[in-house]
Amino acid sequence: MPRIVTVGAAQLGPIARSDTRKQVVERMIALMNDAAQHGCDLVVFPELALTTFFPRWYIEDQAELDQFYEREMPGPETQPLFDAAKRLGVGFYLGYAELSVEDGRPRHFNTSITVDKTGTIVGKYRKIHLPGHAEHEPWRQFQHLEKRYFETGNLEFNVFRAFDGVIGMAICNDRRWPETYRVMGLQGAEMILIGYNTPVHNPPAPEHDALSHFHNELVMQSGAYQNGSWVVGVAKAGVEEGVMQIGNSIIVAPSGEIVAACSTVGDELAIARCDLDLTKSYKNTTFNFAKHREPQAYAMIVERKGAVPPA
Ligand code: CDT
Repeated sequence: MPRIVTVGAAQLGPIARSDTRKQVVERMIALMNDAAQHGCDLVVFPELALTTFFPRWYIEDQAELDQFYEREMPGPETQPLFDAAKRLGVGFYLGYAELSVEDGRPRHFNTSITVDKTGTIVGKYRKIHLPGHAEHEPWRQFQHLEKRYFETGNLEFNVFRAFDGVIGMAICNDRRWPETYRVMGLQGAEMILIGYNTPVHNPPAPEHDALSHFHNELVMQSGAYQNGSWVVGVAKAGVEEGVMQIGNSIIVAPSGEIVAACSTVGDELAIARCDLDLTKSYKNTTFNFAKHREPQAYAMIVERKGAVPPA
């Protein structure tokens, strides 16, 4: 029996600062209904899907900032997503800002969860690669203060069994780092779910702007191929509070080929039937890690050469 997971890349268009959680959750449930009608088992929502991408502002008032974070999951405003999952038999990946109390102090993380078809949380991840900067940089047209507003995730890149396969999660900037995919690939990941918010304009390197779609596809296609895994990358897209964010949500096969893609920068579902057994063709041949990887050689080379600092 082939292990088919029908996946919906549930891209969201812009979310205004004034939009309520209720409004956003209604949009998300509309996408889940559509996904259910198309036979989806799983929908993937973006990073920080419940609010506008607030790291674009320097916010000094902690109470004002904390309004963007969820203190419980599910909470009263997000419970309808879990109810919809159970009612429709459609699981979901959700990115959100998390405020928890751990070690006796408030902790802020950029988090994702995966929920199965019974409405149960089966995986949780906290973003490890936090891009941007920690201090206010007024010269920028907009800020990217993830290093100020979040701690580095402390849950590692784990995989978990769900949807009859081995599933992993990452968040946005993580997708640009080969280590993200490789650490999960080494644990047998068959499908990696990634939500993102990516401005077209990168203030410190505007020469990259015209390449934003190319880079988006490049990293997820190579991550998929080099680890023999499906990769589902989903955007919060369009002009959000004056900042243009890429769409370009894609589902990538273990071959590295894009098999489904969103074509707008609004709320949109791109669907693919993903055969998890296709991963074997790569995991058992070219990327048979047990047979062909040379970790001792890599370690020796790094030890001999050391890390080269940037010029
Ligand atoms: N959200 C997120 O991680 N966005 C980054 C933007 C990088 S520019 C600071 C990304 O890698 O898409």
